[in-house]
Amino acid sequence: MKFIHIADLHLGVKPDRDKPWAKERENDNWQAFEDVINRAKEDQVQLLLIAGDLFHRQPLMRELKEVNYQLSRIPQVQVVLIAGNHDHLTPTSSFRTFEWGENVHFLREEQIKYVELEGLETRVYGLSYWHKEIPKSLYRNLQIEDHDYCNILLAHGGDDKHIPFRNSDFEGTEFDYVAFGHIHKPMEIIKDKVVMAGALQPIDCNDIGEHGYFEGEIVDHVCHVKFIPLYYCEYVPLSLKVSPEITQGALQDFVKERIHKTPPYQKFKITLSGFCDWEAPVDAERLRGMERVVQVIDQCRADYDFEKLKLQYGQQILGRYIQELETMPQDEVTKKALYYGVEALLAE
Ligand SMILES: [Mn+2]
Repeated sequence: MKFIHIADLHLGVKPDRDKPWAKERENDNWQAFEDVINRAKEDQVQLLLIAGDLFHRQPLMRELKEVNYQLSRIPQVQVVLIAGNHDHLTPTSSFRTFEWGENVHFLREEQIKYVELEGLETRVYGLSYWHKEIPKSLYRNLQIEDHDYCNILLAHGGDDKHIPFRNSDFEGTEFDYVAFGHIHKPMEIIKDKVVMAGALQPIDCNDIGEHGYFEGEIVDHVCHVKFIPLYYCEYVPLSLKVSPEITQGALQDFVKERIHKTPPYQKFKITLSGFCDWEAPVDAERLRGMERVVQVIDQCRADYDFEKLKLQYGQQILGRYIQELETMPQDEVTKKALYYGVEALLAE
């Protein structure tokens, strides 16, 4: 049986709101979802697993209808889904009562239940979030009813507030496959067996690296999966070490050139470190405004000229502070005290 496993689409999310490409980003997850549907059709997969947080918040009726429409394009594929913490089922949510197409199975109970998929000899176990948080380890020691079936667990969680688990909870698991969602980074927790799909596309710029989905096949209780990346957006960290000699223009040209060499779907998170000229520090704001720069974290330290400052501030507190520290043993502690003290006094 061939299957596709996706999670954390967060449909309805608006990433990079203050950036010129915000509108595009809003569409990325919908586009990626359509790609998955097309791929399911082309590869004739029999099962599509959606491991929670399909929506970023309570879905609107038109969003539910759109998803249902997309799923109706693959009537021969059985689809199983659960609600995660972001789209958890509230008493009034339309998600709870929505009527899905025939090929869609929603495990909407708060307790673990399974759905049996006709013609596939497969049972998919899972539960939906009814609350924003579930701090209990509900996936530990689950019992499988009938081992003759192909048994799959569809799950969502992995941090302290969202059904925590340890990797060891799944060592020797009787499930043929465990399809996880929630943590946005894709990873095989146990190779070919317990898999965190990761967000289909990054949700914000903290979701660095590749994103996509897992495609797999289970034959006689043995599973193999492979990761398929999708390239609508990828956030890439870029560390730059500056020195006092580098000018703003040179730095910007370097960044521009560097970004130019990369594929257009990549957006950059820049971290500045090193020492900059204290009289003309790096203008991080101007870097922030550059094309395809999503974030700039400025960790530059000012390269103070203490002799010059001492003369300039003579009898003022700053000048006296530097003189005072010069009389102390010149060890690391004094150096740090000098640096932080000057930084604080200059900021006043
Ligand atoms: Mn989640």
